[in-house]
Amino acid sequence: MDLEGLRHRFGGPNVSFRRGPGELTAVDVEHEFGSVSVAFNGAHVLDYKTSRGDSVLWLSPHSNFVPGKPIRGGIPICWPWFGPHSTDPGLPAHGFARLSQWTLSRIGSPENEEGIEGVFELSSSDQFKSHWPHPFHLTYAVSILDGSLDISLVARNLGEQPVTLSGALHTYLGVNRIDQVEIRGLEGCDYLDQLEQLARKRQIGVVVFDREVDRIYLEGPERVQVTGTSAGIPMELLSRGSRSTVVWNPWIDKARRMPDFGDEDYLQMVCVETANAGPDQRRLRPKATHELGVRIRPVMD
Ligand code: TA6
Repeated sequence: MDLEGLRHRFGGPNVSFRRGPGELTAVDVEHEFGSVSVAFNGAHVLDYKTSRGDSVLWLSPHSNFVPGKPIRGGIPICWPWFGPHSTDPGLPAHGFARLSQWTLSRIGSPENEEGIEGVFELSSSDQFKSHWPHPFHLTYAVSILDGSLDISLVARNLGEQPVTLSGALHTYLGVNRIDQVEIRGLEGCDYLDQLEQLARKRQIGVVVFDREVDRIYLEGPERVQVTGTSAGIPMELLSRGSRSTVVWNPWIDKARRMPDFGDEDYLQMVCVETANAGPDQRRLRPKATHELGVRIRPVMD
């Protein structure tokens, strides 16, 4: 649907559509509870501001904004696999959901809470058959609620066979300085170190950063807290449908190797990802659904 069609169908005093950033179409939603921008490419949340106008997410100033290419920052949707494809290195890392053009199906009030939400959809089609021959339907709800952003990815298996999924809501949080950030709640959890061939280790104390960190925490809590955020207040992420949390900061050397990442940008971000990663894959029976969700909000207590 073109901009005119989108404006005609969904436009309103709090909802606007634009061509940009780059060649992408995006929707901006304003509400007393906050604001959010979502690109149709990947149903990619680009920006979320609290009701006070504090920006919560980090978006690379060097990102590609081209249909079919991943956006660096915000909240990429990793689906139907997390990381490299298990057998075919030629397939895109983190699956194809973040590379696909999603359809906006509604903007309105959430069912059970005050706020405003946009619902995006993606269905299996010939373009996916070559690397994912399983009929599926994805529904992605981005909700601005009182004091939080809620993200929900519901996958339905439309095929006759069970299917095994992995994935993540790959949230890039903005931080003031990564070497002053703490992630709390993962103390004592085992994790797989992606920098050491998935060696299994145990987290001692809060997670701090003085080097590249790329870890899949296992069986952690539903709630993790992050201090030192660019929002100026500690934030927490409450996960649903996930028993693994991925924590990543590329640090200096990897940042320099990434063209869509400034050399110093590692200082201003940390990824805390609500995931089905590592052993936390999900097997979906025919017609069954799985929800992977996260609620991002300032720490209240
Ligand atoms: O966040 C975990 C991770 O798998 C890291 O290994 C790093 O590759 C990151 O995702 C970003 O992946 P991308 O494909 O977006 O560059």
